[in-house]
Amino acid sequence: MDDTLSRRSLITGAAATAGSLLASPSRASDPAITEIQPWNQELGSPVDAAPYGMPSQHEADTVRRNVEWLTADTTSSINFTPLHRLEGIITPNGLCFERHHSGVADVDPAKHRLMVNGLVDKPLVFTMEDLQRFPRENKIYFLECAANSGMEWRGAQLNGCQFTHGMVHCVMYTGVSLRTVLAEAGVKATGKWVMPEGADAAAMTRSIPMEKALDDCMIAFAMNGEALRPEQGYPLRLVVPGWEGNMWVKWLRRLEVGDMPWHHREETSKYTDLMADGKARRFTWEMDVKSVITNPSPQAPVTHGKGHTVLSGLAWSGRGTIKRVDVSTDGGRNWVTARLDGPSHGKALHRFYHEFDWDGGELLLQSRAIDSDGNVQPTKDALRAVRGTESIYHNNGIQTWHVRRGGEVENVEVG
Ligand SMILES: Nc1nc2c(c(=O)[nH]1)N[C@H]1C(S)=C(S)[C@@H](COP(=O)(O)O)O[C@H]1N2
Ligand SMILES: [Mo]
Repeated sequence: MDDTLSRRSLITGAAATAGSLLASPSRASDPAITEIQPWNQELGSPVDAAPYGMPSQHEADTVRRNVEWLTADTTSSINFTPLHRLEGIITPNGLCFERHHSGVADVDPAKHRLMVNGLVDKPLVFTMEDLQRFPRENKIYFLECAANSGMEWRGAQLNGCQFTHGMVHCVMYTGVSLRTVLAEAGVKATGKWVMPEGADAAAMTRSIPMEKALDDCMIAFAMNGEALRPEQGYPLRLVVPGWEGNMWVKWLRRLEVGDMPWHHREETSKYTDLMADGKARRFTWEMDVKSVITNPSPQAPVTHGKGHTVLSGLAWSGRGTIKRVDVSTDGGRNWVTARLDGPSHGKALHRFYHEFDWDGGELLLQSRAIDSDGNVQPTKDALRAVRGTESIYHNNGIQTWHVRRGGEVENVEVG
C-alpha cells in the first residue's frame, strides 16, 4: 500500500472539495479571528529590551533536558538536545546538548593559550589573537556522543527522541584547520598521533591519528556565527568531523604530537565497545549511519487527528552525506522513500520528510538511512546479533515509535 499523499493529489483533491484540505471553513467564527487580540492593541517592547534576544515565551518547552537517574550529579553529566522541537539541520547554540566530565570551565580568552609541543620542530604557544590570523574556514558538522542511544541497547527505555537520540548537535564552525597549525610547528616524521588536552578540571585528553588530524580536523572558535558557548568549549575547541564526540576536546589548551596514543599509556577500558564474548571493540571512532523520526515522537504526539500528516526526521553519517532515507509506517514491512530537504553536507545532519494521509489507525513508524558510502542503518536486532547488549556505545539501530489511535506516541521495539 502506498500511503504517500503526493503534492499533485493534494492540490487536485483540494480543488475538488469546497475549500482547503488543511484549514476548516468553520473557523470564520473562531474568536482568534473575530476578536482583536491584546498584541494588536498595545505597544510592544522596545529595541533595547533584549540586547541578546531570547525565544518567544511561548517556546518555553524548547529546552535541553537531563535525566536525573543517569548520572550521580549534574556536574559530570549530560543533557539532551530537544530534537523534536527543531527544524532544518542547524542546532541553535543554546540548545546544543552538553557533555562535561568536570562541569563548564569559565575561561578568560585573554589568558587562554594553545600550546603545540611534543614531536615537532619548534614548540609553539598561541594566543587567541594569533590563531585568528590564520586563514579561516566555515564548515557544518554534526557532533554525536558515542553513548547516544546507549540506554536503548537492551530494549526500548526512554520516552522521547530528545532522550534516545538527543546527544547530537549540528552547527557551522568557524576556525583554522588543524593541518595549518601543525604545519606551523612542523610535525616530525616520528609524529603519528595528536593528543589534544582541555583546560577544564578534567584536563580531558584524547588521541587522534595523524592521518585524521591532517585531513579535516579544525580548531574552532565560533559556532553558528558567534563565539563558542562556554558549554561548547569557549574560547577554543577541537572539531573532529564524523568521529565520536569525546575526541572533540573543549577548552582546548594543548596539542601534543606523539608516536603512540595516550590510551596505550593510560586506561584502555573507556570508549571501547564491550561485546557479548567479553572482547571489546576499539578504535571505533567513526559514527555510523543513523536516523530518527523527530515528529511524530513521544514528546510530539499527533494532535490534529486523521488526515494530512507531516512526518519529519534527521539522518547523519560519519562517513559522508546521506543518500536516501526510507520510512515505514508498519514496523518495517513496507518502506517508502522519504523526501530529503535542505543542504546536504558531509558529516552533517540531513532533514527528511514524509507527507502522508493518516487514517487514524495505529502506526509503527521507522526510518532507515543510507549514506554515500552505501552503509545501511541496521535494525536493533541485527546490531545485537553482532555486538550483543553489553555495549553502551555506537547504537545506530532503527528506532520504532508506536502511534496510538489517539495520536499519542510511545518508544517500542518490534519483531
Ligand atoms: N575538555 C573537555 N572536552 C570534552 C569533554 C569534557 O568533559 N571536557 N567531553 C567530551 C564528550 S564525551 C563529548 S560527547 C563532547 C560533547 O560536546 P558538547 O558538550 O559540545 O555537546 O565533548 C567532548 N569534549
Ligand atoms: Mo561523549
